[in-house]
Amino acid sequence: MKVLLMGHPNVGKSVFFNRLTGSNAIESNYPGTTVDYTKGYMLLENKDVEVIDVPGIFSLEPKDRAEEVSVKMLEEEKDAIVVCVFDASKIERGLYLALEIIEKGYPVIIALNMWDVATDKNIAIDVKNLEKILGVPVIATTAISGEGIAEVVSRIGEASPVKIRNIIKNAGD
Ligand SMILES: Nc1nc2c(ncn2[C@@H]2O[C@H](COP(=O)(O)OP(=O)(O)OP(=O)(O)O)[C@@H](O)[C@H]2O)c(=O)[nH]1
Ligand SMILES: [Mg+2]
Repeated sequence: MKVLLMGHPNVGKSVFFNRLTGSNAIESNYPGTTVDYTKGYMLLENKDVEVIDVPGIFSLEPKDRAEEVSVKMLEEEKDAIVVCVFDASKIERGLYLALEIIEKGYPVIIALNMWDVATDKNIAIDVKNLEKILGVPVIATTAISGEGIAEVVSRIGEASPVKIRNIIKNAGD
């Protein structure tokens, strides 16, 4: 089992990654490309679990080489748990990608990162309701301060595959 950190460019994935893995990061080059990515390890239930800081992508329909690599990394890790990192101040953008990943059958956990920025902009997000509709754990995080990271770690085990039709049904209720 691996943990993939995925999300749009510039949402704080790498700061998040450093919080999860500490100082054991390994810089790698994706074979046959010029695309670099970072992997490391985090302790989960007393086991060392590999974490990959996947290059930022907007959707699973790749528009360039880096995005192609991100999609390949996801496809190669069929039993991965995906932590979708959002910019909490631009939540609907993150949702599209998260739904694509959920649709592929991956267990997903959502980190609403940049929570400090959203709070400063008076953006109110009903985290518990979002969690209820999506059926996946949703946690407010501020990677630069570390807020919420421990909760993400403690709830990774709750991530499990969800059917899109159930999300649509929950959204209608
Ligand atoms: N205010 C605030 N800034 C953050 C937070 N997380 C990350 N940042 C800042 O946002 C910028 C982007 O962070 P990165 O971790 O490099 O973002 P990324 O998603 O890895 O970006 P790419 O690798 O380019 O896709 C940096 O300046 C971080 O210090 C957060 O929770 N709050
Ligand atoms: Mg990064």
